Amino acid sequence: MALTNNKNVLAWVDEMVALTKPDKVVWIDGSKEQLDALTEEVTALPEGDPNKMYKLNEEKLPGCLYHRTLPNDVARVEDRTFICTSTKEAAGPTNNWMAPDEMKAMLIPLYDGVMKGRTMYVIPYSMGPIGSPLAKVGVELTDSIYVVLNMNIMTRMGAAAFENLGDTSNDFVRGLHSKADVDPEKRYIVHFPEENTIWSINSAYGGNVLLGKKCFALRIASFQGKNEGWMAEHMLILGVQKPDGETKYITAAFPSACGKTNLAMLIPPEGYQKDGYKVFTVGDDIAWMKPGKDGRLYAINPENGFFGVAPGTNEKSNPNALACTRKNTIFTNVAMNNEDNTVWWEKLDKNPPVDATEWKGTKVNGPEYIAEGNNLAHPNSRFTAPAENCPCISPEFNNPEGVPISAIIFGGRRASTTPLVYQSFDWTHGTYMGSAVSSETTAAATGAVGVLRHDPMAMKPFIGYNVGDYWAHWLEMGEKLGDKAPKIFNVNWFKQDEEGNFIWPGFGDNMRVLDWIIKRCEGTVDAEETAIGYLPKKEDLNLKGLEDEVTPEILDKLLAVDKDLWTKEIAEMRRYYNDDIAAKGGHIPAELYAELDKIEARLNK
Ligand code: GTP
Ligand code: SPV
Ligand code: MN
Repeated sequence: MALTNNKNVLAWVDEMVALTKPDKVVWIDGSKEQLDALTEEVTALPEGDPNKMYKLNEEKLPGCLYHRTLPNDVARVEDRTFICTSTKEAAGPTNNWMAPDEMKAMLIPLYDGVMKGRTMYVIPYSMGPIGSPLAKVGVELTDSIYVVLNMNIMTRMGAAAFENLGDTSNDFVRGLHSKADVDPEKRYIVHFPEENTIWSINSAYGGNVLLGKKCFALRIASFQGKNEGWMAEHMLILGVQKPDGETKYITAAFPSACGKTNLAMLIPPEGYQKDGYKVFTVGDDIAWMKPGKDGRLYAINPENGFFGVAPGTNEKSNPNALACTRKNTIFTNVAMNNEDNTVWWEKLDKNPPVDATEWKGTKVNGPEYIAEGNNLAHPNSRFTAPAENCPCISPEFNNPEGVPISAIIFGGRRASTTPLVYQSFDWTHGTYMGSAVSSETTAAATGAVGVLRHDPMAMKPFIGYNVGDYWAHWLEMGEKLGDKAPKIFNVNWFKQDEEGNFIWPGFGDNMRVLDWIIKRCEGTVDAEETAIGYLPKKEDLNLKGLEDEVTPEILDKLLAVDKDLWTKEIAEMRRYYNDDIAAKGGHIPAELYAELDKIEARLNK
């Protein structure tokens, strides 16, 4: 039964039903009975069915499910992701583009009758707390139970999402997904920002199909934010409660698989804990931000769960994330531990199961398989865990107004050049810094891993319009916020020595950098003025307890601003602006070119 009287929702569902021709249409109300029945159905599928999910050990992992996607379908596919604005210029040089009509003409035959013999699930969901002035409604149509069960964790899903839509509003995002035949040659992840519409076909993996996430909350939402005066960013949100009881909120944009979930759930080093510092998680991947009544920038996490990278998550690196996954969690493409019907992934612990099923579904001897150089879990294997499981979830997680942001951090994986932390001189310089983020690629997207690429604001794959206009929007927001704007910083946890070892311990010890950032926001610590920005004075970084790991020589390396490397960096940025952006239709604001000139002049002084 339809869960809304909204005439636009009903007309669109009818139209998509006529196109895809499902045997049955089921509206997802979000009730436990309905979700339990779908869980029974999908776990009862026979072994070998690509849709099959497995129930895990009810004592050790209550309510948890396991799923494997096809080996050709394990990450976002950026080369098959399109932004279909009416002009190519509006999509800009960082996006694949096709005219909307042309794209639809190509896709309609693929969707025609694709759900014959299948059920269409109609998923109403809210991105953001229901009723929040920053929240938005989406509806996803899908033929995948895996998608329904994941959307239930990742969003506020079900009838309540329609509460504030009314009967005539057209302000909802239309998402159409079919796994079709999971044919990689016919896989398309397509956005029509001018129509609030997303079409995804021939994938059944995460970011390609959980349409509330990257497709809506970043690509469509960034376009909406530009027009409506707010920002949708690939950022975690965390709160640091200080010994005096005040909590400072910080957002951070790092590219995929570069440490957002880890930083969002950071556990402070012992010394900080003794002093009374606590860290609270508001979000681990996406922030929607808008100026509040007091003129400051407020952020909500539009999501309701974490779609986190499993490998590397363990009791030491991120105990909070691990705790999130101990119940009501869906695991995708990790390895099965057949000894006790649990899951395993690289670096979970030092004991890979002997009786294991690797992520592609073959039974193997875990230790032997690893010794032969294989991964038991896919490097981009993930957990989908409810935010409410998080031991350090912020008491403000559901606050409809969001939290006020004091600092914005950019960062990426950089083996050299970029110091551990530095601060921009002002918002415009900070916007330049964001535009200059580059990072070594990871397994979160298909393609080569470890290649340095430009990833402005960690948003390269997610900006739903012309990247230059996006930078201009950042500058406009800064102007609007004036002296209430958050301070902007850049960090690099990934600096390496000659042997390729990380020289900064990272993880919980990143608290020491947050500490300096907060003191800079409060104006209680001085800084070293360099050509690239403000750096910490060595004595101002609290390294108590790290004396053996971070020797004075290593600290020198961490805080170095090498003139030759930075001259190269600036030359590369000029090339990037000119050749990759401006020459290809990107509208670079003059203010950003001016920042480039200023850094160059400072370097040559
Ligand atoms: P997405 O979900 O893809 O957006 O990723 P993310 O940015 O949330 O990354 P996540 O926190 O899952 O970390 C990805 C990888 O980076 C993991 O293998 C971590 O172990 C590693 N990592 C995270 N923080 C640090 C750090 O401070 N130092 C080092 N060396 N590695 C880190
Ligand atoms: C990312 O790649 O940045 C992710 C995972 O957070 S996905 O949902 O697949 O985009
Ligand atoms: Mn992400």
